[in-house]
Amino acid sequence: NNHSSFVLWFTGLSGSGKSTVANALAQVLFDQEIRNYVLDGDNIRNGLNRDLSFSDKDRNENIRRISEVSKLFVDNGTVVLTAFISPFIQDREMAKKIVSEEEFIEIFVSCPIEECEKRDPKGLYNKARKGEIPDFTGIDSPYEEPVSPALTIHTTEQNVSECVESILHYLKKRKLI
Ligand code: GGZ
Repeated sequence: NNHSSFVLWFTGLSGSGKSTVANALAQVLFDQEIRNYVLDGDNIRNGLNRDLSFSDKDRNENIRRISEVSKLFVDNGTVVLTAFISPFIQDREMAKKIVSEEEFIEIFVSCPIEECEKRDPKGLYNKARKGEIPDFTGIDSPYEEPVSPALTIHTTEQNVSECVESILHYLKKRKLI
């Protein structure tokens, strides 16, 4: 398979569907023998970044380290799918610079906060509303929507496979896969 690698940078609220869509897409890429790797809270915040909190400063450091790791994967020829809230425009700009502009593809996982709160798969919004989790994104910490993402997916209007299809369509159109 002859393709150059790149980073698919998913951004969106907790519960918007970033990891779900990223993992579903990863399976399709794998089936097409496109080497890839998903970075998300499970393998990063529990490991490399276990020392980081959710303060603005630590979120910045979280994104910086993830970007540096992503760059290493890209150097290795691996397509990277990152699934982090990455709520700040400035931090995503930093990520783009670290990875390199040409290899950075921002995907906005758009989902109204009301829907994320309704889904609340881990009960975190409920806890945040009760004041048990400070600085929770969308509650008492901001989420800055991307101004011009490469692609926006709407997880209330499209199911998981439709989201995957629209990303695949975009990548094919750009001749990235
Ligand atoms: C936001 C938090 C918080 C706070 C814990 N704010 O639904 P989840 O559980 O699995 O996704 C959220 C995850 C966010 O980590 P990220 O590394 O993606 O965030 S950032 O990019 O802003 O650094 C949520 C959980 O961690 N979580 N506390 N206060 N999400």
